[in-house]
Amino acid sequence: MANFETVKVETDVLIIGGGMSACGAAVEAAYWAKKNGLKVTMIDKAAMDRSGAVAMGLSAINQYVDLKGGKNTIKDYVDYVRNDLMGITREDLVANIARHVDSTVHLFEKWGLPIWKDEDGNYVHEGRWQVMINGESYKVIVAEAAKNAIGLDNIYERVFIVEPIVVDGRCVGAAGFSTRENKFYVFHAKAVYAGMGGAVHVFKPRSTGEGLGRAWYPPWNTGSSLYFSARAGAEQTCQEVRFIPVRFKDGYGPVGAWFLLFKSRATNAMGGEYMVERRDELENWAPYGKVKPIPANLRNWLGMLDIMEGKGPIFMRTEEAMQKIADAYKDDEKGYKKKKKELENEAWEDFLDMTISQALLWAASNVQPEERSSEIAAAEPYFIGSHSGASGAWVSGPEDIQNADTKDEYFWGYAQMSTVEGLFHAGDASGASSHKFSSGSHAEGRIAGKSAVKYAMDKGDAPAIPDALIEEMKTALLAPLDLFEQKANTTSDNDINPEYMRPKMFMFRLQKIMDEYAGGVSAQFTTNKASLERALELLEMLKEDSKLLAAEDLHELMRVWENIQRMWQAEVHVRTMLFREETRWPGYYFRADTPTMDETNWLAFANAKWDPATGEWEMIKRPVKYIFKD
Ligand code: SFD
Ligand code: AMP
Repeated sequence: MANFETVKVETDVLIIGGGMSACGAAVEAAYWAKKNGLKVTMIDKAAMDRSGAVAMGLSAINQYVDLKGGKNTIKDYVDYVRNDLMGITREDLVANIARHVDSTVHLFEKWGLPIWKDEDGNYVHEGRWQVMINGESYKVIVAEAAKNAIGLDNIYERVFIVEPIVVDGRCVGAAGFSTRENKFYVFHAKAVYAGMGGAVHVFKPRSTGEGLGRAWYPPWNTGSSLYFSARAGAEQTCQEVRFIPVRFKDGYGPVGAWFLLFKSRATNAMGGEYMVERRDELENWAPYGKVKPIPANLRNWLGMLDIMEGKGPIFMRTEEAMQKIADAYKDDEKGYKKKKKELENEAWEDFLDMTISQALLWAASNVQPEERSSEIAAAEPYFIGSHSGASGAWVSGPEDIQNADTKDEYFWGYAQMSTVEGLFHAGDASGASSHKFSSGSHAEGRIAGKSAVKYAMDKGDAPAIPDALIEEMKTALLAPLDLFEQKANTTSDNDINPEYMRPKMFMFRLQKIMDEYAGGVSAQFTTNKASLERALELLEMLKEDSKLLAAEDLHELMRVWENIQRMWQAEVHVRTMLFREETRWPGYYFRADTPTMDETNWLAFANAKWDPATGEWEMIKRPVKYIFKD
């Protein structure tokens, strides 16, 4: 540790993360900061051009409301999100994003993102809210705009942030380390934005052994947002609302384009269509079972029922869907051939734009989508507040969207500020505002960036960070390196040593606990009170043992902290599932001891708050109050 330099960086607005929401925050904060002579600084654990969930690119922009087009209103979008989340949503947050998201999409296009157009020059829609893009370079384009806005000198790439710094109840910075050089970093700021994505590999993945690491959600988002926010003392919400996407099996290719654009069916081993055969089951989840589109978790649930009855595998009927579209051109031989070629291109491009490995898997296993169907399956659970899950921090909404009923509950001074002064979140890091996706996350980041600048202007200088605190954090963050240095080479194999544990083994232990007791794939996404309590007990022991985590080098030091963050994500998830005594999202998790939905007692937010002073979690029930609902 002696050879670790401490680098202190002074700034006004600190943006942590370099993903979609952080890039939005950077663009907007830079604009307002320039006007007011403030400095904006940005940190990413990776290289912004290819960091976060959009690293590989995307094939669609999933939130475009098209308010100017006049077909949709803000209320329409809020209705869609509320229904999809079975009634549990912060309408103020969703509406705020919905009213700004179109301008974000137009900015993307201005910056060079190719959006598909029809003959009349209109965007080609995948579904009502989704537009198709040639998105292989999506992230590069969005990152470039953020870089241009704040300047390369103000960007720290390959710096991994771990701890929040809170002084006198205000978040005034962050601590972390370089993943390439022996440097410990302390950032000091007037306002802090933290958007480090969601979390994956908290649960045992379906891909193990030679496929380990392959997941739908990007492996480099490890719960840093939750850890940072919770450790600052910020209240969390919807941490039980994990997301389980149905994906093309093993390659995790997206299904949206197949269901919406190609209008494909999914059928089981017997040829039955669970969305048709199991329609009656939706009655049990009314009123949400009756809305259109059917909520994502209920679509999952119907398929899961087939699997539990031994009717799997489930197949996406690609060959049938492509043939059906081509059939419309049957009378014109040339047109028919052209259409077939076009459809093949689109099918492959959908994967090549965002999940290249699925295209490789197709190629490797001789799949031609126009000839044979492909297996789809429910993936392991992820934490992604920006998609169809909802986990994240409890943040203030905007003032002007509140009604008399919601104002005191959902607004506390600065849009997107957490319950900790000076700490802002958006994207996967903010909760109860699902279906923002890439575009909405960027838009929400812009809202947060502007708000953080306002906070910095209003509050002025942040209290200083005591030197003793800096030393304490440095010692704690680098301790795994010291442990390895002291204890390695005392056994014949450095992986096996009773004095320490390597992060990979620690991760396996965490994943096994979550898989078996907290409703992972092996437990068919089912859990109950006794299982959750057992999970907590085992997590407590894991936490004790986390002090024995050792790191051989900087890369492994990052792995140590990533897994500690995952462990925190796991704990808050288990606690919140335990707190909510009902089953509301059966296709995400099913509590077998409380198997039905309880609208009387649980049409409410399940929130959780960790107290930095006592180290205890407090569970809080907060009311769901609507603004737009009829
Ligand atoms: O089809 C640290 N998403 C999709 N959105 C769309 O609009 N269209 C799609 O086609 C999408 N598809 C999709 C999507 C997500 C994924 C995983 C797949 C496919 C496979 C959703 C969006 O991608 C998502 O909503 C946004 O990216 C969320 O933005 P944000 O900012 O919350 O997260 P991020 O972009 O992953 O960025 C996180 C950043 O944090 C950094 N980071 N930095 C410093 N210190 C640490 N400790 C850090 N930990 C993380 C990361 O490097 C990154 O820069 S489809 O399937 O729906
Ligand atoms: P996905 O590829 O599953 O991430 O989906 C992309 C977009 O399409 C998201 O906005 C989903 O909510 C939506 N979507 C996917 N499948 C369906 C479906 N069967 N019905 C309605 N919307 C869907």
